Amino acid sequence: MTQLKELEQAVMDCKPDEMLEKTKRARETGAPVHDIINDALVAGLGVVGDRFVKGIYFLPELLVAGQGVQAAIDYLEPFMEVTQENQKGKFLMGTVKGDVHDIGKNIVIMMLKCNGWEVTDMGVDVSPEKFCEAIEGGDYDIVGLSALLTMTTPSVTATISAIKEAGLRSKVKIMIGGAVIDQAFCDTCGADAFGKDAWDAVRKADTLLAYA
Ligand code: B12
Repeated sequence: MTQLKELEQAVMDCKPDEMLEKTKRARETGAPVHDIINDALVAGLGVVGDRFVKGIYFLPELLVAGQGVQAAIDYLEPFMEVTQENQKGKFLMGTVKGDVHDIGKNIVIMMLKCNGWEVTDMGVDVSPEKFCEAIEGGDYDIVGLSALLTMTTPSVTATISAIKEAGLRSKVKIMIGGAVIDQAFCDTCGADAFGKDAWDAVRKADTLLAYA
């Protein structure tokens, strides 16, 4: 089995110590950080999610797998290639109200920072009011909303509505993403762009800034 397959297997088996050890070994032997994240860590989490749906895994397994992957990503962060030192713009990011998933959001933040964005992370379960307060008090170019649950997509719409009602919509561009978000939802909820993964998020953020 290749190193990345072994790492994916450790995620699938929910073994956090092995995840970190195999992540370190993969990096030390030259695997690109992008491949370690996408082809092993994120791929493994997908399988954990499928096993959860099938009733093979339960919440504790999701939790252990999530914590293990986050620890591996924290280890990888200093090794991400910084391609752009200059500050392109300011990005405000948070997971919407009712949702505590943050691994994907954290990967997006890491990629944005490596590509010259200054990012403020509001964390998880962020209410529309908190987003509005932060937008009002800051000079952000883009606001990013992350949602992983079908039941929290209405929070995305509610946050965008609150931003409009507070008279702040023209101040910022809005990007959305997360496993349950797609372009069709983006087209109807009033956001400016949808990012399917962290790399797409950087591309779209750069484009939004260029046309701001
Ligand atoms: C780990 C995990 C958890 C962990 C989260 C730990 C953490 N710190 O995040 C814990 C155990 C807490 C958890 C809890 C729950 N979970 Co959960 N969880 C997962 C799991 C296995 C992985 C999620 C993940 O991190 N994926 C990897 C990341 C990298 O992917 P991503 O988030 O999609 O992010 C990428 C893109 O979407 C994009 N992106 C993400 N955010 C943003 C934002 C912007 C602005 C942009 C541009 C792009 C972008 O870029 C990212 C990087 O490439 C998924 C399964 C899956 N296949 O996703 C289920 C899953 C999301 N969970 C699910 C469920 C049901 C739950 C619970 C309701 C379970 C329960 N019965 O309690 C709770 C809900 C808690 C809550 N209120 O939020 C379901 C959701 C189904 C649905 N459609 O609603 C899933 C899909 C599992 C499944 N297949 O059923 N979970």
